[in-house]
Amino acid sequence: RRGSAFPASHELATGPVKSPPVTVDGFVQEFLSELNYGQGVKLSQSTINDQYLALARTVRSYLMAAWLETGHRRRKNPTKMVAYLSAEYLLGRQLGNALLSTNLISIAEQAMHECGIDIAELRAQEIEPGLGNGGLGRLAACFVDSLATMDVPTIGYGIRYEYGIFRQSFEDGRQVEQPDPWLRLGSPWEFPHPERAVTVGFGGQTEESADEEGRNRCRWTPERQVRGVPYHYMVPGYRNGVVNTLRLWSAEAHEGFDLQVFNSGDYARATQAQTVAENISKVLYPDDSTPQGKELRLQQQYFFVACSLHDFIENTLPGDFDLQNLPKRIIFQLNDTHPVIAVPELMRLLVDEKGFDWDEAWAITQQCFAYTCHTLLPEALEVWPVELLGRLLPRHLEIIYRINDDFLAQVREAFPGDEWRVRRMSIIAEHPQRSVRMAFLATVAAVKVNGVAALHSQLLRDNVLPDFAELWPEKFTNVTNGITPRRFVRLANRRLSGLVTEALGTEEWVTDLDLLRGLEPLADDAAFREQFRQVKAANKNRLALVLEGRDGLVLEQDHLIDVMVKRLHEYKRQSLKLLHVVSLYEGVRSGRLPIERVTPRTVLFGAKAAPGYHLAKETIALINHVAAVVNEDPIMQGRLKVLFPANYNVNLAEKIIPAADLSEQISLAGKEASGTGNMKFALNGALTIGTDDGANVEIRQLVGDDNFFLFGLSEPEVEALRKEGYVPSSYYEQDPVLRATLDLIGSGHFTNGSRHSAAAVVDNLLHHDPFMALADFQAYLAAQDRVDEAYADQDAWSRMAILNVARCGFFSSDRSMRDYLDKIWHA
Ligand code: H2P
Repeated sequence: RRGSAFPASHELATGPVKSPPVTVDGFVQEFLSELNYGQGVKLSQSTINDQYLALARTVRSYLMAAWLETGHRRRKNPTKMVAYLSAEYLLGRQLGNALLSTNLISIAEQAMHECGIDIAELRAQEIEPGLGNGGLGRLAACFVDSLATMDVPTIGYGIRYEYGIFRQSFEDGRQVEQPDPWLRLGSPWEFPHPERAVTVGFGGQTEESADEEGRNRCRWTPERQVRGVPYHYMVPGYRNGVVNTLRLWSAEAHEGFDLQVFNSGDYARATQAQTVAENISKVLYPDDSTPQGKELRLQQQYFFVACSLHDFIENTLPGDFDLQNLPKRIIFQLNDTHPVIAVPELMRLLVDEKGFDWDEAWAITQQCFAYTCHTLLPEALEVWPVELLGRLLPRHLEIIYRINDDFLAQVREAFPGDEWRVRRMSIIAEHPQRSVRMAFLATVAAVKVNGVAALHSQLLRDNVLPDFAELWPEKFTNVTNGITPRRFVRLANRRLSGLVTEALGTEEWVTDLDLLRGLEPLADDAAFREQFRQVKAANKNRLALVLEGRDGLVLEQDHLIDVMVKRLHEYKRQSLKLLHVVSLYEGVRSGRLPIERVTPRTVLFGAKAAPGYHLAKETIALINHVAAVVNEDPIMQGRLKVLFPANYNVNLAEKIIPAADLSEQISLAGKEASGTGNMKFALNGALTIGTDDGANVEIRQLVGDDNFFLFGLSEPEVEALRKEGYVPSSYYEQDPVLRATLDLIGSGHFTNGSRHSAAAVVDNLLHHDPFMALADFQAYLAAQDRVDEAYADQDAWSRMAILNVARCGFFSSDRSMRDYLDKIWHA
């Protein structure tokens, strides 16, 4: 029963309203009540996990009224909503953010203290939901945070992977992957709704038959079905009484298990269907930059978008809704190509199930989607073999064919006689095997297509989708990425936040990041610079404690902290960073570089490599081997350290970024779509050494050339060099420093005398080097010399760092959301 059948007087519980302000005593009572009656333990018997769960539930209850209220308000006054469709959400820990958004941090701290509990220990108990690989998934998490803070009606849709991104450890320096059972101790942040499960079909056949009006209709009879159970997560806005919903789908067997077979003793066969179904949401694919071509991945994609579309149309819209008006009520934002199968799914729903004519349905569909591209690497653009797609989703393949036919007719009309163009633009590729180009399908269907930084959007138009940009120039737009200042400044860097608030006389900057501009004059204030340095020093100290406890690593707190944290990928060029490290070490060993000229520096790496990405894993091993030798060699007199804590994740990022002096953003120009780590570092007062790539370009424009260490080839130079014929070994031959550096690695010096162990990385650089690390080596070293010089003058350095903070307010994800709203969603 739903709706008005219940007495209005009993709509909400009376009694103390569950919203701050609340007293410490009140909070203690709530907490104890959760512990006693929720967990069923007394304080003295409780484990840390009991306490963590009770605290989480206590905080959560303060968000509940706002959640109910937000939902109620949205239903009463329906407007156009944003549905963010993303296969990944890299959320990070929830407790801290919930405390922040409810303004309960200090109350909770005092309350725990009164109970004799160290709240830090409880926070540490939380396992973060690592439901993403890197930037793409973290971006989705930042976006939903901003949308809640800006009170935009939003639903985030995704997959509740039972296992998130793998846990990384090192054995002999080599990456070992372990599953990530993040749900093992229970997740207090999720609300399962099995009663709202959705059925999703796979396989089977299609057939045509006439409907009552004699029109031909297609019927899809799937071969098997899976249940999608939604789990709801709160997405709290920052102290604004808004809580949006993130709805993640978990796959279950449609019909439990086969009792007859079970009773006959064949347990494996009895539960087979269940296993197959549950596998769909079992584990996140640990790579977002190379298409998997795996059937299970396509199943995941279809599973979550089919559940989401069904959920929106059948459960979120009112029962009598006229789907003709769908575009007035929803925009589905496609986060990369992973959810693009939603396009034919919506067509199927409208045509096959709701009885729309094809053209009507297509007119609706074309207004309901927008597509964000996150890459420039051609190999990362998803394609699905026709054979596979047709087997798994036969009806969808038919629909894609028809969309393509209509589209190509349009191309022929616009460019008569240009069959070569028609072939280039076809959604169906013929070589090397017949397959569906998901980025093309998305582009054809979308109202808008956007890249994620100015340069990326331009290259997307010019190089990746030029034919489409020519046909539909107005479809293409840019929205530069952003990051949430709540998590990545206010929460992660409490000290800097305090200083900024004190300096600006307001905390409004947390939701209006442009206010940071007000810090600019303080860059010239010696006392402020001193305070700024104290913040950095304290953050280094905190990081030292974390690394010591977590990894047994010692951080030299008086060093320049030089950080490169991101997924391990050739184009991001961790190997170039490694060459820099080895060049310093080799320089000192060979006498070329006097030790006193080496700025005391710790190079901190954090990176996971996709398990099947051989070269990336070899690079990790080599970094670890270099670290082991360099860190121990007395010749360096402790002036150069390389640290590589395993299992880099959101939580560690929150500790590392505020402690960094130097941010490494050194991808080959034209390869990194945007980067978002670059923004986090700049906003936490690190200076960037970087190429003219992705959002680095915009960071540099904003902070000014004097406050940014630019180096390397520009994108047009990269293209020119490639055309000319790039020969990496010529750099090796001409540059004695590069030669000595590569020779030292190649000699086996870092790998116990084994040349073989270093060969994969060295040979690749010398003979292939597709991302031109050798071409940029010299310029990179020169830029690092400029870094050393600048760092020697601490006052000047602090001035630059403060200006970075002051001028990077643009990179708030609130601004990104405003851009999406203005340029794309009009919600
Ligand atoms: C990707 C791009 C980044 C971009 C991010 C978000 C796929 O992230 O490569 O350049 O900033 O999406 O748009 P990542 O490499 O971190 O996995």
